[in-house]
Amino acid sequence: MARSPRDTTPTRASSGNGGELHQTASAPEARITTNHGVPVSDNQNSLKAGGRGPTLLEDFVLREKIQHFDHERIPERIVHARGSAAHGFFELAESLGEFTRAKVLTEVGVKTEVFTRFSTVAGGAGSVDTPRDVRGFAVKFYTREGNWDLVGNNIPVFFIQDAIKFPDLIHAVKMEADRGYPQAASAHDTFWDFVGLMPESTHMIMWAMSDRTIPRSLRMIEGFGVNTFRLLNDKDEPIFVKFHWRPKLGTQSTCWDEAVKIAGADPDYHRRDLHEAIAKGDFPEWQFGVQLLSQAEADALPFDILDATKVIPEELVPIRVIGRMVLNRNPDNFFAETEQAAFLPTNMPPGIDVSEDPLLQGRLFSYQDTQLSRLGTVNFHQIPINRAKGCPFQNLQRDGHMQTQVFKGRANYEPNSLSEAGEVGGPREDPVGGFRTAAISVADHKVRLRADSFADHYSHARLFFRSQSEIEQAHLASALVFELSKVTLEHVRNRVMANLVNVDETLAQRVAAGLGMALPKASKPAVAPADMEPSPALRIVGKYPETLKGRSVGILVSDGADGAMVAAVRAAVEGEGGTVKIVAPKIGGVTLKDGNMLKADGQLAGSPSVIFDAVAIILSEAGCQMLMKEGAAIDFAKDAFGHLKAIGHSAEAKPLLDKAGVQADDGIVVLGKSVEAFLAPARTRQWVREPNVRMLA
Ligand code: HDD
Repeated sequence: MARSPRDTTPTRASSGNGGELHQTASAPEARITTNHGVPVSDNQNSLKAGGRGPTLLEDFVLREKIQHFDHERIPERIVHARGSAAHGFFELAESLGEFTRAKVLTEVGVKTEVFTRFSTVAGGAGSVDTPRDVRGFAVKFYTREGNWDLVGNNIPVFFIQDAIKFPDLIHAVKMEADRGYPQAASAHDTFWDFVGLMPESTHMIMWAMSDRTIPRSLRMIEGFGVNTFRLLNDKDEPIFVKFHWRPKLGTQSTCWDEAVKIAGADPDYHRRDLHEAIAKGDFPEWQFGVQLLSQAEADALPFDILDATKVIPEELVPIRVIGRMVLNRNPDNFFAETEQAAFLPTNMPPGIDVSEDPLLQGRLFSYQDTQLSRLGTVNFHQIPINRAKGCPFQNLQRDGHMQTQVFKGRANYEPNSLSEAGEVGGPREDPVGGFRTAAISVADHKVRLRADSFADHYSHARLFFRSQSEIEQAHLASALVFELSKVTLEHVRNRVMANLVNVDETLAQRVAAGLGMALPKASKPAVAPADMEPSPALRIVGKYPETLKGRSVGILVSDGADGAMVAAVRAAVEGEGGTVKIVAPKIGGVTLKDGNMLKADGQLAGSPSVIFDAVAIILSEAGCQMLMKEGAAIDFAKDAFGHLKAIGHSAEAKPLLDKAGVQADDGIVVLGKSVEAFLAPARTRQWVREPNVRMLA
């Protein structure tokens, strides 16, 4: 019912579409209330002095709603701000009972709930998913003995050796302080300035410039605890441990040009991929493994395992796979869960302990502390996502902002004898089942220095580079050329290059040639690099399983396309666990040769081939003629070819492929009666094509 602008009678509940009055009362469970439970009669209009008059300060409904909205955002994480997460479980297959008393690592077959958050490091919360960057891999295990947070990355080493350099590292990599750019990118002066001056970062730089930092999917990244930890058994005997996650789908990456284009095509590429896979029941899974080594074994290694810039090659200390993690439930609410999740390396159940790694030691302070500014209260552990779920949590800490627990009785101190008077006395320490620290001897002088055993900055960088396949070496060299070409300060570039010579002279030469600069003399290393036995386990190309499982195939169709061919591709891909998306010039779809309609999942301009792992281009002759005038169709084929993807096509689509510069190779398949020949190349990337499509360093 329309109201006169001058009508000042109070409004009853009115719908949003035109102010129609309905005067039936809502059930209490269905009605909007204020935050304090007062039912709201009108959620469309603020309280005014007359229909056209000023809004009244008295309107507490309006004020409360706007005020809450004004404060909806909390400070984003200073690092790892951009993240995506999922719920799932960890299941132990082999007990480590000999080495630890942590139930989560000894109770075979028990499923422990987990919440896992993946992230980029440098970009803000609203940045894109596919920059060249390390990925965070943080797992919260809700164990029966308290939460265990394994806060790792997809790379097993780190940029710095001592936590005191962390703020400098992060300041250097984030957008530059005066200009506020670049966002989510390491290709700029300040980052490489820091790197050049901190040779200890060189090993991590090798990993960061490898394809691991442009992952295809969060379901296809490895995870590492990075720091060395300890396990303690029933007798409190310690053993060193490194933690590993290995994706069931293998470690897979994009091409750099592809990652850049995905950033425009779908900034949420990884978040969407994770969410959609879980929603359709295609649950991502990782093996969980440990490397265990005694003090004597650690002492025998030619490097210090307390130095987080060093990797323990699997060939030296094998990874023992002892369990798996499956992520099988999307969060219900991004803010409440993914954003408010607080991971703390200090969260460890009895039987797991830290080492003296000086990077880890600093982390033990930082994470608890940062939650106070991010989540605003010492009671952040009471937020549902952070709450210990596998067991009760109780102590005598009280009050504080946002306290949600209502404690009863007087026992907020200990020792107390209140139970002797029949009152509740509260919880007590448990010397047997409680957390105990490894009784490590640490008597020494107080000093600020770096141990000599941390001084070798190049042997592991060299090991990494020399262990890579030819393709991966070329990608790494090209990534360095790209990054350093964005450095505007010549002396910065020179210093990095001088360090690179110590890693491998051929690598440095390739990068220098790619930059068009003379190769500087090697910088003077603190310790001359030593050659280690190459570790093929550090490669990723050629190691992932060739399967359509987890992969997505885009089929570009036109009016008049052969529906039987589309159906055959779909059946074959879906039959092997892959996903098919139909792409058409119009979102309404196309009319197939047999007159049937085929709905599109995506419109061509918004669904470029970069978002698929392989493509089929099934066009009619007329459809092909039409699409040869469409830049997006030409790019569809051109990019799929350039990004080393399989292209299956109808014979009629050939002119489009020719126009896009697609040349015949094993990955270009004419789809006939059978689509079989398309499947093998669609299961992987056509690495052999790469030299034909781009110049690598
Ligand atoms: Fe860190 C967040 C991983 C060193 C200080 N870190 C954070 C996250 C991950 C890592 C995955 C995101 C957790 C989430 O999803 O909420 N950080 C690492 C790894 C490191 C590392 C693998 C090296 C072994 N970090 C490191 C150091 C410091 C920090 C040396 C400080 C001394 N990290 C933080 C932080 C963050 C964080 C500032 C930001 C948000 C948060 O903690 O909760 O405290």
